[in-house]
Amino acid sequence: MRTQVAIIGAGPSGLLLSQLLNKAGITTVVLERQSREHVLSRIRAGVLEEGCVDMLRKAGVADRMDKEGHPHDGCYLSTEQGKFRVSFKEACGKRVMVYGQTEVTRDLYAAQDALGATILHNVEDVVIHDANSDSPYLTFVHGGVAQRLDCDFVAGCDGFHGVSRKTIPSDVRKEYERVYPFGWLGVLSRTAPAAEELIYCNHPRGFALASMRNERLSRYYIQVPLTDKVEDWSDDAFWAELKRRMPPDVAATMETGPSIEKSIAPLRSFVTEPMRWGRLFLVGDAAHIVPPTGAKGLNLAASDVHYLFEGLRQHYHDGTDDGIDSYSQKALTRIWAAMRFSWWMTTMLHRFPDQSDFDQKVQESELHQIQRVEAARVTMALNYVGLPY
Ligand code: FAS
Ligand code: PHB
Repeated sequence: MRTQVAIIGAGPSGLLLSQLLNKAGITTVVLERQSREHVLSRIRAGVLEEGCVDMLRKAGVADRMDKEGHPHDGCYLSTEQGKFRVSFKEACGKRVMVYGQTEVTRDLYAAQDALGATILHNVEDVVIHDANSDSPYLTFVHGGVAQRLDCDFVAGCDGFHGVSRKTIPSDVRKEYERVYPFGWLGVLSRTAPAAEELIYCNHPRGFALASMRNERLSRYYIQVPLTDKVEDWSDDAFWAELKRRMPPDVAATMETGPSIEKSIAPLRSFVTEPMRWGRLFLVGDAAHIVPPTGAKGLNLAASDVHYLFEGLRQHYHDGTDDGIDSYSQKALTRIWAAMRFSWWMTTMLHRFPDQSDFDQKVQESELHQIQRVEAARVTMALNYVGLPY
């Protein structure tokens, strides 16, 4: 088997890159470890930056998002002293789109099917060979049969636990990491959202977030210790704790109901450099992880895809390699800006185990500065809606 760009992973990174390349007449084969049903069962991100929305429109997969998505012009920040709104529109004239990653993935699959794209599921034992040469290839097992895929380039879109990052020799890679001493317990429920926009809560008991997917589907998170297990949290216990951390007026009117999904995700900041080794390029979570506090994970995957797609398009259409040669540096510049913002939002909004009352007061003061100082509010808004590509 041969293709121009071999893509490992059928998450948002892999499917979006494949869609853009196929629309530009560049052939791909996508190798995915899980089944399509498993990929589509994941509940992940919910907020899309304008840059990500533009990418989806360029890829021709935005019709349902434009119909069913919810543009948001702002969000709320809350402390025990009350909540206040940050207007992205007033601060920087931009907005975000609230539309679940699961739906983005569903739309990408439908578009790839329409193009007749080659996506192999339930693939095992993917190995990348000769990445640092002009003729890389992959071996893998599919349907119990050992196979080989020759290609010009390999896009490692296989997430944090994939094979791509580890293919880059450890003496070539430099990794940066911060692991946070808490996780997020997330709940999805068929209930009306607690408010018309997202509410990020700093509370002495811990962080909480009220988000949504549509008028009858709400997404909530509370900070929990790393030692907690999902089975430790009944629905009643979750709703009671969420209400303790939400603004009282919101808690008083919040609709509760059975959880249709409940999971705990650990929080970490992680970057690997460089994002290229020979003809292997790392994309999305394969190269970086952010704590979801800044809603950047999926959005960084989209900007990585933008830089890599432009580079590959130039290689095949214009015969120049400036784009692929500058991919890692361009992507990392934007990644580190989002890494900092996600770290800042996480540090400002969460209760750390060793935190003192003084630390809590400093956090509250930082939040109130966003409320009172326009420059602080503009900086927060510019980062939240997404810095330019
Ligand atoms: P993904 O991890 O989505 O996709 C990688 C794909 O590669 C997977 O389908 C996997 O099965 C496949 N794969 C892995 N190894 C393979 C192998 N060896 N061979 C073949 N295929 C292989 N981001 C936000 O912005 N907001 C959030 O609230 C948020 N919540 C999250 C909650 C959880 C539990 C997790 C894990 C992530 C969350 N994220 C969130 C981040 C998430 O949305 C990612 O940024 C996004 O999925 C990145 O997309 P990909 O880079 O495509 O990686
Ligand atoms: C979500 O809706 O899942 C969501 C929204 C904003 C975040 C994190 C998660 O910062």
